[in-house]
Amino acid sequence: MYKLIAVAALVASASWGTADLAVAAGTPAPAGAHAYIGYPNDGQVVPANKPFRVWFGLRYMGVAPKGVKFPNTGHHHLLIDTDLPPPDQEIPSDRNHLHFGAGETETMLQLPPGKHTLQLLMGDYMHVPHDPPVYSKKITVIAR
Ligand SMILES: [Cu+2]
Repeated sequence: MYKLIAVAALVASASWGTADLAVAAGTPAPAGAHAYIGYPNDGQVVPANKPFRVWFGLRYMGVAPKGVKFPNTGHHHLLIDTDLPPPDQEIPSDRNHLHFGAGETETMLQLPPGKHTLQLLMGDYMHVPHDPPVYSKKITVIAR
C-alpha cells in the first residue's frame, strides 16, 4: 500500500514538473541546499562502544518531520558504513540507514572498534532523496 501511494505521488509531482513521465522528478531541492556533519570531524577518533554525539548541519533548506509535505524541507538520514542509495527510491531503513523522521538535528551514535564512514542524506516527506539529492561529504571516524 505504501509503495502504491509513493508511485501515485511521483506521477502527480511529474505532472507539474517536466513533461517527460519516464523521468519522474522527485521533490525539488532548493538552490544551494547543502548538508554537512558538524561533528565529529573527518578523521576524528571517537570512543568505541560508547555513545558519542553526531550533529547534523543543513544550510538553505529546512527540517520537517516525515509525512509533512512542505516546500524546501526534508529530514535527515545518517548513512553508516555504506554508499549513497539510489536517488529515485525510498531510502532504506536499517542499521546502515538511520531515519530522523521526527526532525532531529543530532543523535547519539555507538560504533564498534574500527574505521567507519558517516554521511548525511536528506529525504523528503516520503523518505525519497530530493532532486538533486542533498547529501554531505562522507567522513571517516576511527572508533577506539
Ligand atoms: Cu526518512
